[in-house]
Amino acid sequence: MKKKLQHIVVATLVSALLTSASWAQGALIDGTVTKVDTAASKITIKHGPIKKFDMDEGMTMVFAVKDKNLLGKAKAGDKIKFDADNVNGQFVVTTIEKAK
Ligand SMILES: [Cu+2]
Repeated sequence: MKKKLQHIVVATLVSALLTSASWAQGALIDGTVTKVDTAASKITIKHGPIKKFDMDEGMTMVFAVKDKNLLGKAKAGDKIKFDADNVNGQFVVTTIEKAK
């Protein structure tokens, strides 16, 4: 009996973890790449609202990239999901995924 309860607890934890993982993925920001500047290591993205940066409306803005290789993941016109950090007032893209 005790074992069965343990099993249920584990199953609940696993499903909670899976839910938070898909949640984290859902937290990526939707955007469309409008320009990739490899020389300057910048990417211009037209993005939707970004709550954590107090951007309540979508806008087009230039981001730096954490890793130059991220620039190879997208080209102008691509729809992406991305994440960014505010590093001393400069917005830096940390993740880029192609949106389906
Ligand atoms: Cu913005």
